[in-house]
Amino acid sequence: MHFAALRPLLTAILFTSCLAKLDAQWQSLGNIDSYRWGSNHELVIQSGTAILSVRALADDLVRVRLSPTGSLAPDRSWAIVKTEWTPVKAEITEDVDRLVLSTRSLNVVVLKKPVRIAFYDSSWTLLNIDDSLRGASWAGTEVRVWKKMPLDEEYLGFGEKAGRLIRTGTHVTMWNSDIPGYAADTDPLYQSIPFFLAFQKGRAHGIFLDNTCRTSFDMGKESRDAYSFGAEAGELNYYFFAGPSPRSVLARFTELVGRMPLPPRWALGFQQCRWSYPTETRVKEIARGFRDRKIPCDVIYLDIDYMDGYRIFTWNRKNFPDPPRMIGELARDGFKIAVIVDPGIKVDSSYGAFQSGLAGNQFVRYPDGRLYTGKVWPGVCAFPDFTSSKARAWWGSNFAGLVRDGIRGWWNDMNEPSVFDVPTKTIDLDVIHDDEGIRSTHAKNHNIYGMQMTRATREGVQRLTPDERVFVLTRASYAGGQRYSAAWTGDNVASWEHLGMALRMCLNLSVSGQPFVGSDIGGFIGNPSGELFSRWLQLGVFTPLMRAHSEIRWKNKEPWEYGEEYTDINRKTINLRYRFLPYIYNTMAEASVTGIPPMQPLAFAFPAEGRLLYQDDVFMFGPSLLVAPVLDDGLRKRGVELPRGTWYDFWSDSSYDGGRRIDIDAPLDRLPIFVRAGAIVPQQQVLQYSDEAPIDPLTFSIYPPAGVDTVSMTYYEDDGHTMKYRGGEFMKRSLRHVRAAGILETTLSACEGSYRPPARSLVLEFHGCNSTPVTVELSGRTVPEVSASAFSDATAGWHFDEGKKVIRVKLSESMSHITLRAKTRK
Ligand code: MIG
Repeated sequence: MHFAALRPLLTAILFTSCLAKLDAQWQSLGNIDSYRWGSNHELVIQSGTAILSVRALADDLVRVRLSPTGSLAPDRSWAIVKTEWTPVKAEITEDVDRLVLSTRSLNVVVLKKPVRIAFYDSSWTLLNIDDSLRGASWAGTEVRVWKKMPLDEEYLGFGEKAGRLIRTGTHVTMWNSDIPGYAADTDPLYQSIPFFLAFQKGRAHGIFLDNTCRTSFDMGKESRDAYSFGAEAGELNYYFFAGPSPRSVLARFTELVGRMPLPPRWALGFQQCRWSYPTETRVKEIARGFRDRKIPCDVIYLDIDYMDGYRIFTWNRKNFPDPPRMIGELARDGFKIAVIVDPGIKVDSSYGAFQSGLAGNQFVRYPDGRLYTGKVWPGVCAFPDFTSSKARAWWGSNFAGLVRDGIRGWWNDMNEPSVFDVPTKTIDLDVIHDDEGIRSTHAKNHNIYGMQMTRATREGVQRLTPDERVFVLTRASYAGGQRYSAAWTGDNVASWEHLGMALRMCLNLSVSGQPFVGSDIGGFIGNPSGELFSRWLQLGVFTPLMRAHSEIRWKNKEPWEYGEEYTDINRKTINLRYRFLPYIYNTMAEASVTGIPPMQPLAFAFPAEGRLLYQDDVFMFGPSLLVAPVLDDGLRKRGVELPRGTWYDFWSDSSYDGGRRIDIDAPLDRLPIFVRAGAIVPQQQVLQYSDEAPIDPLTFSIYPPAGVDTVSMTYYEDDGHTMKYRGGEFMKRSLRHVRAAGILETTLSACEGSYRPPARSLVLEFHGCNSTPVTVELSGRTVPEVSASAFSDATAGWHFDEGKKVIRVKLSESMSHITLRAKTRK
C-alpha cells in the first residue's frame, strides 16, 4: 500500500466522513467466478478481480477478508495474539445459488449472484446478512461492508463512547483524538476499539473490524434498514463472533486479542492525582492529609511538573531534590508514586533521551528522511516510533532511572498522539513508521501509537523489575490494549452530565475487552460541588480504576476539600472500596483469565431481559452486585429496573422481587447496591492502604439462594504484587452453600495452589435468616454463641443479628476442608 502517495487524499477526507461519498463510487462484489476450499478451512471466492476469504477459526468464530485486487496483504495484526487455532470440523456444501460453510455452531452462507455473506446458527436462525444491494465494497482506497439491520437489533460496545450505551441509529468513528472537555456526542475520542456486540431476541453476536486506519461504523443513521462499517484504507478484515451469549462473544474476542494481566492489588486501592503536586513538600502534605484524616489511599501521582522542563525521564531537582529518599519515605507510609510520561521527546541536543533517541534512529521521520517534529509541553519534540521493536526496547530502557528511584506507576498521556498548534492535532499523516518492517504512514499507525507506547512502557519496566507486576495507565489505545495498560476516559468535566457519561464510557470500554477502566473522579475541568464529588466517588467504588484528578486551573480534588460533612461521607465511601477489595480483586482475576469485565451493562449480564437494554445508569459489578449510582443533583431516591430473581439491599438487607422497577433510598452518604440472591461476596477489614496489614478477618457474606439450590464461588488470593502466582503461588478454594428448611451448610474445600496467607479469622455471614440458630457446628464441633460486642474480639463464636437477620460465625481459617452447619428452627 503506497500511503505516502495518498497524502493529499487522506488529508482531504480527514474531516469529512466517508459516507459523504456518493453511492455510485462504491463498487460491490459481483457474481462468483470460482472458489477454492483451501488449507486451514479457508474458503476463497473469486469475483472479477476481487477475492473474498472466509475462514472458520473456531465453531463460533469466522474471519472474513476482502481484497478488491485479488491479493491479500501480509497477514499481520497489532491487535491479535492468537493466530494458531485448533482446526475445527467444517465442511462445504454447494448448490446452484450458494456455498455453505458449516461448523458445529454456524452455517456461513455465501450467495453466488452477487457474492454476499450470511451467518446462520446451527438451527438456521439468521444472525447477520450482507445488504443485497451493496455487501462488501470498495471505492479508491476505502473498504466497507453494508449489512441488513433488523428492526429489533441493538448495538453496543465500540470502545470509548460517551453517549447512550445503545448505539443503534448513530455513526461512530475510530481515530484517537485528544479532546479536552468533550461532550456526550463528541466522537471520536481518545481510544479506538472497532468492536461491537449486537443484541437480538435475547441472543448476541459480535463483530471486530481489525483495521488500524480511520474506521467508522454507521449503525443505521444513514438508513434504518442497513448498517455499515469500513475503513479509509487497508483491508476489510473482520471477525464474526456467533455468541449466542454476550459473555461467549467477549470471551472469544479477548481470546483473540488478549486479556488484561492481573494487576497489582495496590492499583485497586484509591488513587489521588492533580495537575500537579509540584514539589516534595506538597506531595507529602497530600500524603499526610490522607493519613491524618484516616482516609485510605494507595497511590499519589506526579503530573508533568515533576520533570525538568517537561523532559521525559528527568526530575526537577529544585522541587524534588532527592526523589529516592522522598519515594522511600512515602513508601514507608504506604504510598506508591506514579509518574506521567508523554511520548514527545524535547529536541534539545543536551538532553540524554533526545541524544540517544536520535543516535539510535528511534524517532519517526518524513518519507524523505527528515525528522518529524511537533510541539507539545516541552516545546518542539521528536516522537518515538513505538511501532518499531527497536524503538520500544530503547524507550523501555529509559525507565531504569525512575525504576531505581522507586516509581511504581506509569501514566501514559498525550499518546493519541496529541500535537499542539496544527489543525490535524496529531503527527502528519505521511510520516513514516517502521510498522515492524513494513514501513507505512502515520495514517495507518495513528490508532495504535498509544497502544504501542503502553507496550513499550510495560515491557521496559517489566524487564527492569521482572518479579513485580507492572501498572500502566493510558489515555489512548486500540483493540487488545488491555494487555499492556489500564485506561481512563481523558479530560472530562465537573458536571452531572459527565458523571453519567463516565459510567457509560467505562461500560462501553468494559464490553470492548478493556476491563481496567475509570474516569477522573470529580471531573478534570471545573470545580464540582461537594455533592457531585461525593456521588462521583461513590461510582468510583465500582470502577476498577478509582482515581480523583484535577486540571491545573481548578481547585484541588482531594476527598477532604468540600467541608466536614462531605469529608465524612467521602471517607465512608473510600472505606467501602477497601472493604470490597477481595471481591474486586477476584473480579479482576476473573477478567484476566476469561475476559469478562467487572463492570457489565445489565443487557450484557441479563441478555434474556430485553427491557434492560435501555438501562444505562445501572450496572453489574462482578457476578453478585448490582450498582445503582446516583447521577443527578439533589436526588435522594432513585428508580432501578431490577432483573428477575430476588435482590437484597446491601445496606438494609431488605429483599426485593426483581423483574420490575422499584424506588430505592439514596441519601447523600449511600451508594445504592443490590446483592443477587445466592451470592457469596468476599470482603475484608478497612485499611489505610491495601497492604497495610494482611486481610483479617476475611468475610464471606452469603445471601440466601433462590429455593434450595446449592450456590458456590471460587475464592482467589495471592501475594498481590509479584509474578509468583504464575508459578502456582496462589490460593484458590471453593465455597459451597446449601440452605434447606432448618439447616444451613457451608463447605470450604481444601486449598488449591501453594500460596498461604498468614493465619487469620474467617467470618461467614448468613444473610436472610429468620431465626436464631439452635446449634452451630464446625466440622462436627459445637461453636459457642457470643454477644454482639464480644464478636469482633472472639476467635471463634457465632452471633445472631436480629435486626438484619444475619447469623455471623467466626472461625480460624484452616487450609483443609471446613464444614459449617447451622441448625435453625424451621
Ligand atoms: O495537555 O499532563 O488528560 O490528565 O493532567 C494536557 C497534564 C496534558 C492531559 C491529561 C491530564 C493531565 C494533563 N494532560
